[in-house]
Amino acid sequence: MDTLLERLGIREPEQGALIGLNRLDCLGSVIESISPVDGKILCKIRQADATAYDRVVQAAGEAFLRWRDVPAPQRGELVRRIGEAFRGRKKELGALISIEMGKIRAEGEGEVQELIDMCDFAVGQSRMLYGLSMHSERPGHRLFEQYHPLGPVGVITAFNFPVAVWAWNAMLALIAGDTVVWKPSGKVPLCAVAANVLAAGVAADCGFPPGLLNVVIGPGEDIGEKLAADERLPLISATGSVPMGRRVGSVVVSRLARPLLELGGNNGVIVTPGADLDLVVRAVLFGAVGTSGQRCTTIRRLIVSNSIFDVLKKRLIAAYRQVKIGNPLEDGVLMGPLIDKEAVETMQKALAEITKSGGKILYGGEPLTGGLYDTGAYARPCICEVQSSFPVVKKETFAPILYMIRYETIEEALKFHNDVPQGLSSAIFTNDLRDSELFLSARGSDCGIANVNVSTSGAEIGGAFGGEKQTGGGRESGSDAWKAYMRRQTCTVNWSGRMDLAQGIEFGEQG
Ligand code: UN1
Repeated sequence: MDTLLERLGIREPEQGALIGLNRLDCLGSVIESISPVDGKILCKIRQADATAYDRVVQAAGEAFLRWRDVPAPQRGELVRRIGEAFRGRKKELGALISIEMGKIRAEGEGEVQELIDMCDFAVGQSRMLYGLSMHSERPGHRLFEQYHPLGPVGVITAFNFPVAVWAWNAMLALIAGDTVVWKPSGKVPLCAVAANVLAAGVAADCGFPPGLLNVVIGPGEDIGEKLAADERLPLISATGSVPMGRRVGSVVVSRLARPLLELGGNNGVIVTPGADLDLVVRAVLFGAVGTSGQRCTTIRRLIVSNSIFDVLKKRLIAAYRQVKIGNPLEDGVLMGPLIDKEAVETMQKALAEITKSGGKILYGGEPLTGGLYDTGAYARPCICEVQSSFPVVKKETFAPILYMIRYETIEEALKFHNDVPQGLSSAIFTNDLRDSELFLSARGSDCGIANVNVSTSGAEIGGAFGGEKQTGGGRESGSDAWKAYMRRQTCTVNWSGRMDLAQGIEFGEQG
């Protein structure tokens, strides 16, 4: 284990402030990175204090002044090399993600693949930072828009995707000409240090300034607040809970900077009478049990036609019984621990609320004990039958609880589906063209992501990722998400030799 940390460039104790590869000696309080797998302390981290924080943002600002002058395709070339470096470390970094966060090996490596895919995407995008050109209403005028680098950007990420969400932001920021100040979750600091050290190492080898990629580790109430309020950071991208996003968003908006928020989901899947239940069972297993129910895209609500409810219920319970829970690094294990004991306690509170409201626990839910399980972070995934109206169903409980809800008509299913405050991901399982088109229509799903016969989780990076309502409205990763990291400039060039005014206004005499 220690050799894995060493190979990934982790030092003991680790520092909570990095300018590229360079550690600053921090004076903040010490936290421990604890593996949820077996409760072992992996490493101590001295968190960033105010001075260290300040030096990091200062360095990011100075590096920006050089980085913005590097042509975008050359910036892309650095990102290409960063992607190559991660390709070479996929297994090791994937293992660290499993050990520090608890997701199974296939998902840990899958997350590194998501990071690599993001690098590849950003490389291509670096040659496609297109602005439009328009036809001017005035003779001899050229009207067009262009995109310029924005500045150093703050990136706040959650524990559940310790490196991929950083990559969504950081790789686009880099090709856009921005530098990055990354505040990872204090629950997975080692993944952040390892990823930053690897990427910043490539930047250093290419002769770029260390302040391109930076890390600050510290509590949200301190470092998160500082980032949100920092006038030097024109964009703050934040992934995490709705209360966190509300706080960060309001502080960022109050200084009229840009928030990019990707907050909670409460993702629903409608299953219609003719759906292929083999597909449904496989999708639900991955979508609701995968990552121990701790993706923002996790399937939380299964809205099922009454006509097939009992059949699907039986099949799901049978499938859940097969789920091997244990050490996420072992072959055959499908579910590791939750992030910590507190997460299991939160799950138990939600289950108590469900039964109090009159819901039924159909399978699982109990905390596990004995051996590895004694960390308190393991629980059996749970299936419940509930009413869509229960208050607990409107909340995102970050745990493997699947709510099954019955519906009679597709209109009722859609009503249930949209009747939650969050709006991230959604899906319908159907073989009925009309139901599928209705789901994708303006009257259908109100989420940022809407799928047909595909789980709500496990999105590819090529599309824009994000959601509506309390999910915060931000879009990250693919499509045109890069635009958030650049400033758009509309330009008019007059080569006519005359001073014509727009809207045909006459103002004084034309010379
Ligand atoms: C998250 O949980 O914050 O679509 C991100 C997915 C992953 C990303 C999830 N590609 O499930």
